[in-house]
Amino acid sequence: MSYRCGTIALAGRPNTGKSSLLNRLVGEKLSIVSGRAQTTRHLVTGILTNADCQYIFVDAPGMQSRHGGRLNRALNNRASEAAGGADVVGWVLEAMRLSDADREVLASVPADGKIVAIVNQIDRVKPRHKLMPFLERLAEQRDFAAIVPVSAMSGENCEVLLAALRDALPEQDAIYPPDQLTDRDERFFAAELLREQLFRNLGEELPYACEIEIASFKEEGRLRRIEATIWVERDSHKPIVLGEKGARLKQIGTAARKGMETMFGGKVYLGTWVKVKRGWSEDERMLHALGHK
Ligand SMILES: Nc1nc2c(ncn2[C@@H]2O[C@H](COP(=O)(O)OP(=O)(O)OP(=O)(O)O)[C@@H](O)[C@H]2O)c(=O)[nH]1
Ligand SMILES: [Mg+2]
Repeated sequence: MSYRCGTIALAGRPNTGKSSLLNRLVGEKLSIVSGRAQTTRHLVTGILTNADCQYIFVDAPGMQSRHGGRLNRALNNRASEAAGGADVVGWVLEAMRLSDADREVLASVPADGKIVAIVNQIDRVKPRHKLMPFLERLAEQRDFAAIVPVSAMSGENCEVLLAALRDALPEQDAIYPPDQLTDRDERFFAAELLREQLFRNLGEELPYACEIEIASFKEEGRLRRIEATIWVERDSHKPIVLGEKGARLKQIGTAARKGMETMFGGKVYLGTWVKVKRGWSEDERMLHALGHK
């Protein structure tokens, strides 16, 4: 059997489970997950190397048209770029839900692109046979390479998905060494793991007004010493992130540090500072510095 290898962009509206799916397929937690829309802001590559195929998954931000700011435009552009440059697009949907937002994402994929429709969250469909008419309705939307129902949460049917994706990938040798999991470095993941905790611990719109900058990252023997700045939009955001006597920030920092220690396999010292930069999400220079341009 000939070897296959290629990139698969996971595209979909926010919150369908793209990042959860990437983590499940690669078998490592690389991409951050939360119950909120637009958790993912950066392209995250996750590589799975099997005996007959190397899958290069690219997790992209969920495409949305609800907010029109600069940051959001940057996120949408990033998602479209990922889809445009991939060998296959995995269009990720939530089972039993096909909304205008889902259709818009599909419409943004070029007509000649190969698409696999990935129907996620089937663990929530009861009884299971309810899925059939939904899958039939999907089949009318495009000429898909395959339509595969899965659950990123339970892992159900993910083997079938991998087989379908392999069929859609080009025949070629592996691009990355077999033990490489991602193209991102520890500094990137440190920022992401801290941002994940902001999404999980702060209410309402506040996580969207936050961004992380790793001010310094040093390895001292087996210890990683990391200093992170949490940029917020307004003065009034600062006490909310800090909480009473700094309790909330402490909780956020501790959870993030534990995530880093698991991922990096060693002790981490994490220092966090909250700083105000009015309008960072509209500021070109700041967006550039934070990796959004
Ligand atoms: N029940 C169930 N929940 C899931 C499944 N996959 C993801 N979720 C949940 O759906 C929510 C969103 O998951 P994410 O993986 O962050 O979704 P996303 O598509 O990457 O979202 P954005 O990055 O915001 O576009 C989280 O609360 C997940 O735990 C699944 O298969 N079943
Ligand atoms: Mg995501």
